[in-house]
Amino acid sequence: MPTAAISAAAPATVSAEHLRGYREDGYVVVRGLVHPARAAVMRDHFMALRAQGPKPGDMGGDPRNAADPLNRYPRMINMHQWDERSAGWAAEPAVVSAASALIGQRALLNQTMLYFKPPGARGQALHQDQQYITIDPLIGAWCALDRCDAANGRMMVVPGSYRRGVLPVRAADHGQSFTGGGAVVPEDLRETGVDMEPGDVLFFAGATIHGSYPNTTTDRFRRAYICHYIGDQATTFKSAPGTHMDHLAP
Ligand SMILES: O=C(O)CCC(=O)C(=O)O
Repeated sequence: MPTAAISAAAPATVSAEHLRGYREDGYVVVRGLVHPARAAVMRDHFMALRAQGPKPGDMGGDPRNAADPLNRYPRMINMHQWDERSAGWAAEPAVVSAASALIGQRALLNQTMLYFKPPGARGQALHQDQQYITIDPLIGAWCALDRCDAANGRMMVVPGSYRRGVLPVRAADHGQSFTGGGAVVPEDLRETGVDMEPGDVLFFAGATIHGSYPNTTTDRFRRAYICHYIGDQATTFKSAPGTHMDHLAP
């Protein structure tokens, strides 16, 4: 059963308090790690890319529902493979060094994603990234490009869930989630919302349960630039039956 490796050493971009929080809860927010002006540049850049039309790997719209806001604003993935600025931001020293310190290994980029989450968009059911990516250690670095709160579908996390290993998957409610699967959340654990400002970065372990609810506002996006990193000594693992999203019935 994989568990995230967590370092005890304190580097420049994360404090001993951040390390303690990550070790305890499996997630931590580093406030202002990316300058808010940079976050605004990133937001405008990705809006311009989105306006260019479809990109490889776009995901999230519902072709049967013309009113689905994600038809116009699907999630982008692996932009670093075709967009130089995305690649540069994924290599941002402050973020990479924080990720490295938190996992206790040199962080190597695994994937990039951009969630636009426009007004009225569905969220993503609570899940563990290791229910998709069977590599350990794995860490998400979720950089807010807008103010995120309960109304526009901030990130939700389940403190301590990473200690339970990779959990069983279940079908998700498609009315609430643009993805089809979620994690079975242990009954004794509770989810909590994370309010963030542009430039704040939420780091979470590969087995930390996280996700988000719909954006219920009529006028506020909730955009985020997300990098997933693996350790330079990471290993792949075989999912136990029923714990990978591919194990769900189609
Ligand atoms: O932004 C969200 O709502 C979900 C993001 C997520 O699941 C992830 O970054 O792994």
